[in-house]
Amino acid sequence: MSENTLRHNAKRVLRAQRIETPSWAYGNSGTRFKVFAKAGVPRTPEEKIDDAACVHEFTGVAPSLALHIPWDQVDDYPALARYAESRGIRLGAINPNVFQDNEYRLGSICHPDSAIRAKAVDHLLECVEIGSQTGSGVLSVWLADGTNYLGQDDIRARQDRLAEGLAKVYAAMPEGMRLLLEYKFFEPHFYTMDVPDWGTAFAHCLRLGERAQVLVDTGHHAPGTNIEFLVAVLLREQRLGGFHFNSRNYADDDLMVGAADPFQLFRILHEIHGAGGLAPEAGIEFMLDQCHNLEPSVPALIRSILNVQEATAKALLVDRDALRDAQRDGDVLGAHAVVMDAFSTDVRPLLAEVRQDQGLDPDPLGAFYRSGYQEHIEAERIGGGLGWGA
Ligand code: LRH
Ligand code: MN
Ligand code: MN
Repeated sequence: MSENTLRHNAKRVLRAQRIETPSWAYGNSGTRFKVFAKAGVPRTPEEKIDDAACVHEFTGVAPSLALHIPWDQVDDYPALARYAESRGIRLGAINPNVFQDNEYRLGSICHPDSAIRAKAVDHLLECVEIGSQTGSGVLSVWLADGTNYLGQDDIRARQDRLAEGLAKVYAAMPEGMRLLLEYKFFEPHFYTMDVPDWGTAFAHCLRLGERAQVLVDTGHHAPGTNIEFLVAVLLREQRLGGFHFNSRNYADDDLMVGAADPFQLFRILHEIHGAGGLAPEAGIEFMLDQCHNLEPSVPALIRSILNVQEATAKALLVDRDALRDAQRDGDVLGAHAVVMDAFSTDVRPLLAEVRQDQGLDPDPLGAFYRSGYQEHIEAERIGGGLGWGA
């Protein structure tokens, strides 16, 4: 394929790509040792929307904001959706929270006590309702359920409770809503997690139905896991619902996507592109799930989006005709070189062109710094709170 054709197609796909930012990334966050408060963080869901609108204004590809309930609880969700619309964005995935109440010490929908399970299911159903009111097509379910010790609970009984709880939620979802089931191999529990991996999530999604898909949080795997492989398998099964992008060096670090290992991000996007997953109609949700412990959130989220765009652009520049030929001919090194050539390309000029074509500043971070937005929120907002808190 000619370089011009590749570049032309890449630009078309990059113009259509959408990346969702998470409301909790805009607030303060930290570790269990210390939260260093930042200046200018949002005090309300509306101010998180303002920040997300700012990220969208400079990148042009981040027109939605994921909510976490009750961290973003309001009395009037349709009004919040209208507010988002007035700022040029919309409300995205609804993330229920069944991990912060005292009752959830032994789990939520897998809890041994049916009364606690019912409470957790009620909250999930409330989130389905919120999603209907906000026009969100995605319910992102992450369960902190698990056990710490051998014998603490029955693994299979917990799987049964999980299936039963999820089925109730799935049955309540309107036609246009999908349930994305997120997995995590450890934390907060250290012996078993009830949804520890993509295989368990996939098995539950298969039972639930077509609108249940797996959510891959890139920070939720054991070191050395080949994420692009499981992405490829889930894509093939049409059960890859989307991503929570972030970077990890050690555990669930929640650092900026593409910061620790841009090559891994490229490898993942190469598989997505190969399966046609970059087409908007494929419905793969590209969401960020990050915490900015040291750095200011708005420019960090802009940078994260640029990192996803750069990895995407490189994946789009892989000459797939040449790759297919080399693979067919058993040309191992040739095939590898085709992919590595794309990875080694500096795609920043291409992305600058894409932005200019859309009437955006070719340098979103520079434009953000020049805009004075950070100074404005630091002067205006006194007493902003935790991103991970109601
Ligand atoms: C869990 C998780 C999940 C939560 C978010 C705040 O570690 O990735 O997606 O909703 O963090
Ligand atoms: Mn996540
Ligand atoms: Mn996480």
